[in-house]
Amino acid sequence: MHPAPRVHAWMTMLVLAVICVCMAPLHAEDGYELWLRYHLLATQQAAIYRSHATQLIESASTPTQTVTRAELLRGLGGLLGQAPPSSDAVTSNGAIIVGTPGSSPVIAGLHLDTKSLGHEGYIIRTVEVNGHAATAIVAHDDIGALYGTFHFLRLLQTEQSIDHLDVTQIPHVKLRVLNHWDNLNGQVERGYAGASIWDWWKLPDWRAPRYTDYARANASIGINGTVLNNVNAGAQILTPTYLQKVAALADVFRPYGIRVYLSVRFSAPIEIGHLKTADPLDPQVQRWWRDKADEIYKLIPDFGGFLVKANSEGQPGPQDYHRTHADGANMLADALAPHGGVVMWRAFVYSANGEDRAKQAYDEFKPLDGHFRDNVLIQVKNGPIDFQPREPFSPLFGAMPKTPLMMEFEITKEYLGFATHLVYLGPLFQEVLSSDTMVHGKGSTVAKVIDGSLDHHTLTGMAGVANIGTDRNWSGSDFNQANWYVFGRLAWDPTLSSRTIAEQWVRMTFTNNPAFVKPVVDMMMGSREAAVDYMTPLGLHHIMGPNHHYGPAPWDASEARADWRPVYYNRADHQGIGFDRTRTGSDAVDQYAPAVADEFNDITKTPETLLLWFHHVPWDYRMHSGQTLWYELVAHYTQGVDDVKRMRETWSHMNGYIDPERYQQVATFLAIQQKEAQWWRDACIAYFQSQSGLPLPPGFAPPQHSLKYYQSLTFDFVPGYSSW
Ligand code: GCW
Repeated sequence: MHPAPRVHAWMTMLVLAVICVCMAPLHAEDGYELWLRYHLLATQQAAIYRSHATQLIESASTPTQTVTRAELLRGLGGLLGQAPPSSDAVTSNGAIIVGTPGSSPVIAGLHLDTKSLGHEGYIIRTVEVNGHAATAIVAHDDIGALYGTFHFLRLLQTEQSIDHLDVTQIPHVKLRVLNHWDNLNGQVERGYAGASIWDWWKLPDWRAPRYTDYARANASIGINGTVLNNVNAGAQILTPTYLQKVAALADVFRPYGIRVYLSVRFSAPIEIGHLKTADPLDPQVQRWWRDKADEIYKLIPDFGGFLVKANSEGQPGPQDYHRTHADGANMLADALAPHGGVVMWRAFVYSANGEDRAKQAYDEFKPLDGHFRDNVLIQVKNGPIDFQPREPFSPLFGAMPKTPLMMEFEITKEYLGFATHLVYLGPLFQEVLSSDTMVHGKGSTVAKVIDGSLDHHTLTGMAGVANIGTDRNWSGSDFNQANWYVFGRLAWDPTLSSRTIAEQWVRMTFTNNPAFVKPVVDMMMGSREAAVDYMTPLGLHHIMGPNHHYGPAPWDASEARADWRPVYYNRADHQGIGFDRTRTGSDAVDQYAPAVADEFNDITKTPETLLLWFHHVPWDYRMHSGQTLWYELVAHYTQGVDDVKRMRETWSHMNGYIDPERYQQVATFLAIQQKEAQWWRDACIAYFQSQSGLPLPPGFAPPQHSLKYYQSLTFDFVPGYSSW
């Protein structure tokens, strides 16, 4: 048989394949690159920057220096179309000099005060060397130079002038940590971006390139720690097999200044140590933890420490042995102390003891102030209940002056629309951080508790529950990346403006075109208030569907425990709505400093945004607007839906400014958000109307369906939820 026809067909296929490859967009945007896109800048801008990037003077001998150099080459190469050549000496205008006085004689010759920068700080300054203008990115330690490099690249990405730079940055907070609620089976609790990115099965041998990109992204925003596993922890993570895997991840992250931490199960000495007890005062238990710490540090010399959820939602803890949280935390702290590790002990505790849930963490922890070891931080959720769309700040902030308190924010949107709703959390984080505890008079902000300045702590921290998974775009949607981003930036400096951060993120993630940047930043800034309005306006909270937390269920009373039922929180009845936490109610208000307590106790002084958090209010109560509470409630719900409609409208004008892939997904997700906002509004209005018995105020559309319909909806497979 003659082979010619076959060869011919094969050739044709090859040619077709080549044509297909050539015609496909070189770079389909899928969000994987996050805010580190480094795409070629506009011609004029790139030309200006190229004159500031004529030579690169750095050293690449340590692992951190090597990744710093790689990032610079990648960033400059992408943004400017060419990376500058490396050289040893400044011989022309436009050199970029990166490093530490110890690593570079050129930098040593600049005589900058790097000691005061500490371990992680940096300076970016326009300097003159040998009569030539140069940009120096200088730090005391390598990691500072890496942070400075990311900052410098950000200036280019956001098209800022780099002619006369004089930047000094030192992080305000020491431990800037992501908390992954990742289970070892790959499922992520409250995760809406696919499975866990940790491929435990293939570790420690296969170190997926994604781990390096994860480390790059985190380092670019100053995150320096990661807790790899869920706070609802299994004991297996502490077995030798898993510790090898953890060590492999620690190796990947180390050059980027990121330490690993683990969530530990308090009863691990029983489950994997085969002891009879996990009593923290038992010498054998103490020994077990000490040995375990020694074993970990042999594998991971810079291991960060333990995160613990104890005696909370069914987790074991010291109270199982009639010991206190301090006994438990201190026992672990003693095991870690010789190695420099810390314990991050969570204050998220409550039980069905009949006490207002909002009061319980304070009641439990405040008396323990002063009883914790120096290497213990208490990790406190931002609000007294649980990451609701809006809560007042937790009364623990400011109430434990002798103990370092860490902030815990939830980046993943468990209560704010999962993956699809566009809700930028910057304003939420900022609202909490700028809240005034008043404990030492005016200006005693939560930010000052967290950065240690209020009570003179040097061990400080901020944790964010990660929204990262195996989705190509990491976070389940493009806009959710902004929540990871803003968390890192605020952990570095809690006084930054969430608007500025949003703007930088938009420029890096999408485009610098002002016709896009301005409306999109405005849309982001309003998005959290919109969600509060269509979900839980005026201080309502915890009225979502039970367990899975998807959608509205203010009527729900099905949970076994009263404090898990939405009706417990909204208390809507014929007279009114809201939780009375005043002095004549649960008296949660008196957990705040007197000036704040007096404000929250007085219905006329409580901000209306928190009205129903602190007060049970009659439906006909007159609001600041002169309208009744019932009217305002319906108006807020309606406003929330209208805001989402406007967001869609705004986005529809953005078509063409960015790639079609991301444009289209955002547009579709906004449509989902509108549908679900309408559902929230209608279901809540239908239920509250069934309680108030009042007609809908004129001008407002009635719910699209009956209350019965909303109550009949069930959801079997909801992401992020498995029975725990
Ligand atoms: O918000 C609740 C979540 C749980 C979570 C818990 C916690 C990890 O619904 O899924 O468990 O908080 O923070 O411990």
